[in-house]
Amino acid sequence: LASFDWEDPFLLKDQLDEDERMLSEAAHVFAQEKLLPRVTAAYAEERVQPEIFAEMGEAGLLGATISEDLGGLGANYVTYGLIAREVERVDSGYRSMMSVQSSLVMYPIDAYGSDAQRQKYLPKLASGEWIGCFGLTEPDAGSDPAGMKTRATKVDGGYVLNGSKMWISNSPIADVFVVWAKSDAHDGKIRGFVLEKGMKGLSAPKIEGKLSLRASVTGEIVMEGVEVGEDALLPGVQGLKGPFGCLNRARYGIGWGSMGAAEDCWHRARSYGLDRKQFGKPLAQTQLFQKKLADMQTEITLGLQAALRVGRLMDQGKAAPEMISLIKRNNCGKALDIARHARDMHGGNGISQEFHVIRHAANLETVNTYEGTHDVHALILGRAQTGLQAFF
Ligand code: TGC
Ligand code: FAD
Repeated sequence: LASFDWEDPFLLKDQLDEDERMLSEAAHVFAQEKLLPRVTAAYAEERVQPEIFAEMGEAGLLGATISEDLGGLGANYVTYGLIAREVERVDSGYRSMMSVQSSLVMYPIDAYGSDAQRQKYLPKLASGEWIGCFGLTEPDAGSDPAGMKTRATKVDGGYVLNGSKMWISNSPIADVFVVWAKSDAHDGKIRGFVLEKGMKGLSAPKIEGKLSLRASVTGEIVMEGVEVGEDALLPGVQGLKGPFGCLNRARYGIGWGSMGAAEDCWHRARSYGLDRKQFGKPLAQTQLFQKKLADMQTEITLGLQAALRVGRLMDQGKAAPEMISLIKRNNCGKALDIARHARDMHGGNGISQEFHVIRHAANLETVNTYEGTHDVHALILGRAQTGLQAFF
């Protein structure tokens, strides 16, 4: 009879090759040794630790899919997903820091940038010496980024940017800003620009008072007549498919990452239920507790298997954006549900930072919203199967 591994029911590990297993294990050790010991205080104090970027860079976790000559690992997308899972097992905010840098800043520079832009930015972003952010969302354009107001106006030798971006991960500590704007020189089409800290008219105030994702800093990007040269324009793309090409990668990573957070909640709930006795027996010996554990195990196993499938298709160049919507939406929704149950299964202790589950639950509220809300991904999937768009 084949044996059953309760932690890895479908033997996911056996479906990985040697490099993938090794890099996943290295990310696990890094996250558990370097990130876990600091997360409780960082979260409580809402304190971002920019030095984490350099540590992640040294561990090879930034821009893993970028080629080695530009500072990456030349790894595949399955590996990128495994890294996201291990980092988010500790905290969604740390995964956010990693995935914005990798998928939303390094990817567009690599895919749409000039050689000079690649050489200038990618090695320093890969090492974590420079921190990047990605500005798409605006105060009046969230789910509907086509409604953005930020404008790039053509002037001699370059452009002037005006507008503001809202809810931007990493922006208050960023050195490099990938910003999307409608450009009058390109028929009002959306173009990408790479801005740098210190440019006149550019500021990035922190958004205060977040009760979710507190270990990752979020801010605005304010552009008041920011003058840039021609060399700031990303030459290789125009239209919404520019930012969406980046989002495909980040959303895919969230499909894995959210499962990492869910696994942490599941394992913690199981351990707690084995230790904690009520009515003369461990909580884990009650039917309701076991049903919840079985539901968690089932959803996580299916979610990870789906993420792996989409990762393999990405690596073969066969992943449609709708596949990514499916795993981003389902895995985030399931992870949030699992975190809420794990919180409940810890009783009163579940609200204490010491037990970690309420932090995951609060974080996953953000993860369920950013990179396209749960409902927006439903509309993407609904459109794909009916041919009818229901956004407006
Ligand atoms: P629609 O008409 O559907 O498409 C416009 C153009 O874009 C192309 N496109 C895509 N290309 C590549 N990949 C995708 N996934 C694409 N989706 C669309 C499309 O082919 C078309 O191209 P073209 O050449 O024909 O012009 O656009 P729409 O305006 O109707 O869009 C609707 C909708 C809802 C699908 C879309 O706007 C959407 O996904 N909204 C959600 C917004 C969002 O995800 N924002 C994320 C901001 S970044 C973020 O949250 C980072 S948090 C990261 C962290 O901290 O970890
Ligand atoms: P809205 O679009 O106003 O949506 C509000 C509600 O209405 C949601 O429930 C939504 O599902 C629903 N809704 C919207 N349209 C429809 C419709 N047509 N039909 C039915 N329901 C609809 N953005 C960046 O560009 N870069 C970043 O780095 C970044 N980091 C973030 C970090 C954090 C902590 C957070 C919270 C957000 C971040 N975002 C970032 C922004 C994020 O992508 C947006 O918050 C998200 O896309 C939703 O936009 P919104 O907040 O404007 O909500």
